[in-house]
Amino acid sequence: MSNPTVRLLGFPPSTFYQTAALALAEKGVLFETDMPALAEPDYAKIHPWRRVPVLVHGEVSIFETLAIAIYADAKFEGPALQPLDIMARAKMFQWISAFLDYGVNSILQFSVRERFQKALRNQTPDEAIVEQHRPAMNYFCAQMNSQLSSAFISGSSMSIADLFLIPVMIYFANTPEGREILANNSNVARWLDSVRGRPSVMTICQQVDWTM
Ligand SMILES: N[C@@H](CCC(=O)N[C@@H](CS)C(=O)NCC(=O)O)C(=O)O
Repeated sequence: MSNPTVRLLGFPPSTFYQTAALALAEKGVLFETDMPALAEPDYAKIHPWRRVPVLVHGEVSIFETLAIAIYADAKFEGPALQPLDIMARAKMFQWISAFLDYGVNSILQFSVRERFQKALRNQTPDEAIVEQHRPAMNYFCAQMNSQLSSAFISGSSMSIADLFLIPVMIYFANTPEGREILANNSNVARWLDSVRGRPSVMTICQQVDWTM
C-alpha cells in the first residue's frame, strides 16, 4: 500500500524524475506519482522554473532533484545514500556536479534528449548535433570509467551520484553512440550491468523500452 503523504510530481520517462524516484525507492519509501500540468499558473508556486520533479511530503514541498535526494536520505529510514567517509562524500558531490554540468551538456542534452524527446514528438534527431557533441560524451564516459575502479561512483556503496547517472546511462546505452562508447569503457559497462539488476532500477528506469 502506498504512503499517501509522499508524492513525487513528475513524468516517468524523465531522467531527473527517475533519480528522485530511485532515491525514494532505495530508502524503501512508498510514494505516489502525480503528473503535473507545468503550464498551470499555480505550478510556479511549487516549482518556480516549472520543471519536474517536485517532492511533496505532508506540508513540505521540495524542488530540484539533488535537494529531494538529500531530504529523502535524511528524513527516511533505510540504507544511507551518502558515504560517511569525507573523501568518498566529496567524490559523490564531485560527480553529481560533474554530471549536472558536463554530463547534462553532452550525453543528456545531445544524445538522450536529442533522440528520445524527438522520438516522442515524432521528430527526426539531428545526427550532426549528436556527432558534434560526441567527443564530449566520449570524454565524460572516459572520466567515469577511470572513477569506476570500485563498484560505485564514490566507492563500495551506492550513493546519490550513482542515482543521477543511472537513468541517463540506461537511455544512453540504447543509442548508437552510447553502445559504441560503452564498448570502449568496460568499467562503465560493468557498473551499468550491475545496477540494472537492482529492484529500484528495474521498476523505475526500465519501463520505457526504447532502443534507437
Ligand atoms: N535542475 C532540475 C532539472 C529538472 C529538469 O530538467 N527536468 C526536466 C525533465 S528531465 C523538465 O522538467 N522538463 C520540462 C520542461 O522543461 O518543460 C533538477 O535538478 O530537478
